[in-house]
Amino acid sequence: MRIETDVVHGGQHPDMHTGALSPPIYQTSTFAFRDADHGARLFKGDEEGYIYTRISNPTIDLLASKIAVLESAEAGLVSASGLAAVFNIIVSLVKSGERVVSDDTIYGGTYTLFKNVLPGLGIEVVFVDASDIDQVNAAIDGRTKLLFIETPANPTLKIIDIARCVEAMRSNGVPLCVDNTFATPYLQRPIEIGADIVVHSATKYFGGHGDIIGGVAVGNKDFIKKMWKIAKDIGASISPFNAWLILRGLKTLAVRMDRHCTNAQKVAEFLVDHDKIESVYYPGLKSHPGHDIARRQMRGFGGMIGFDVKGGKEAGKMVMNSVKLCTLAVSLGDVDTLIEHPGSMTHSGYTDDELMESGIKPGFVRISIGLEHADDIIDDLEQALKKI
Ligand code: LCS
Repeated sequence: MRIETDVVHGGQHPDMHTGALSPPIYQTSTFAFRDADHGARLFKGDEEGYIYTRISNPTIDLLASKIAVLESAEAGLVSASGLAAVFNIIVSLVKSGERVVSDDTIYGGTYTLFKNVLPGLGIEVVFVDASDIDQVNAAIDGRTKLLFIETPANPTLKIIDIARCVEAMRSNGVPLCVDNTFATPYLQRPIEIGADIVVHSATKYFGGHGDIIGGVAVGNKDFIKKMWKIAKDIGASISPFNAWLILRGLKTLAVRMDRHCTNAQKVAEFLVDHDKIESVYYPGLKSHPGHDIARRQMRGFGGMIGFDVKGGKEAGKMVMNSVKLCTLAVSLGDVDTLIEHPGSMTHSGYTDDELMESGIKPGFVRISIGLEHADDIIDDLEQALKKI
């Protein structure tokens, strides 16, 4: 089926027992065993069934299989947050003494996990600019167990050529994990290009309404099983209700993403022409350095935009403090337009030098374009820019 159909029907069917079309929320911690031997068989893995929601739960499993369908993956595992999903992937693949190679432009929370937490576990992380494949190849050594990229990247919208990374990893057998949060499978399906693992913050476009935190990883069955065995002991499981809200959000993913894309394109074109704007970062603009790659590997350019205002940080602050319709808040992928300053907010774990190396200038402002009328978002930005 086409993805517009899969977001509605993929992995789902009316409830076996009642016919309920909307899936039940199995809001339970535990599941009763028929008898002591049944419980023992479930624990031993000799029989399939539910034991305890941290281990597995029907509502959460349904979400995992739905996202696997959308990403053309064999299986999926849902976690309490996007960051928990990233951590679960890392500890499932990489041990003390081994290495992760990561692009240098990634969500700030992932960056501080890599920079501050993983080294304490004996895992070395080498940051490169993965849009330059020579840098990737130079960083991969015999101890490297994962290449991690985001494309489009948070917050600069840098585009990385997934096919080139796949090709480069083919010779050394290092798995490629793509954080597909900004694109969603509606716009980009890295596994179809050859990536091994895809990870998402489901908090964003999957939920779509800014009311939950969740994460998911998808990949082949063996990897997801291996990850599940570790993840259940780490314990960062999502609540069944949050999983259900993501299931509900996914039903409208296709129509929402279409609107996010057309709105963002209009806002980006408005900003590009504005005399108070120095530069605009949106892969849908021909001037974006990753535009041609994005056209090849994406179906649309997404709802995220970055821009530098002439006058740097103070001017950017003035815009953020002056918006009325847009909300000054982190997160993204909501129905509401959200504006923030990565350097002092989402990416404040980067040092000033690291921000510059990743192309995040002091005045860089990020907007997650929502589902309001594009002209109302533009009018709001226009009145805010007039305050400078
Ligand atoms: N990956 C990407 C690309 C993200 O943007 C985020 C969160 C995560 C992973 C982590 O997901 P979480 O644990 O929050 O579900 N990004 C955020 C942002 O840009 N603003 O606030 C959160």
